[in-house]
Amino acid sequence: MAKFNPRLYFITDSTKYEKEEFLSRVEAALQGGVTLVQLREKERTTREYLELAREVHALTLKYNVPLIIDDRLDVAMAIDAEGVHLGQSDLPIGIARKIFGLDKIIGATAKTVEQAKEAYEQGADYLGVGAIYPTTTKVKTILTSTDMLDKICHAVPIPANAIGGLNKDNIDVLKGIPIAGICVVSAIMKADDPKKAAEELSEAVKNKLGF
Ligand code: TZP
Ligand code: MG
Repeated sequence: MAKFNPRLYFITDSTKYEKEEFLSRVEAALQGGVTLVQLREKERTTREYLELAREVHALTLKYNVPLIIDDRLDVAMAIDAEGVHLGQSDLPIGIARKIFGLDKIIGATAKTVEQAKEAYEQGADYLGVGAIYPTTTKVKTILTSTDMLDKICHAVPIPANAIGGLNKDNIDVLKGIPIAGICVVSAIMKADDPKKAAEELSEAVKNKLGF
């Protein structure tokens, strides 16, 4: 498996931005210290997804941060991304692992202990668990309690990240839960200053969660 650090996992949303603005926000997030980046595109054609992925990958490579492609193993493979993230309606983890190989990062979404165990057994490297808080990002999801997050963290040996509505001022609820990191979209993507937002989130993770 490729090495990765899920501590401050930035997931993109390009929907409101021109390409140059989007790419400069992604680069600012990298400068601010995000440790993992996921390109998440729901509306683009395959060709558009591929082209944007190539450009984002050029940036993440510059900062030595792994790039995870959401939903699409074909796009991930085409640009030689470091990883792919798969939800419960995407390609099953076991199949993706066979196709993508052992060296790549495969992430899974899990909202129950059963889903977490299944993803782990099929070869997932990390889990995204949430939504912890209601989110303004376009996503089909339901809220996941911090109690469930805690149960999932204890049920599997792979890192689990909290996701959903998280920001520097509300992550205290995660204290004491053995998560490996937080995933954020809006808190960085929509910030006036994405670099500063990433820096402040990183500080908040250290001060409030202790890692
Ligand atoms: N999965 C669960 S919540 C979510 C995803 C992709 C969106 C999180 O976005 P935000 O803006 O950090 O709430
Ligand atoms: Mg998906």
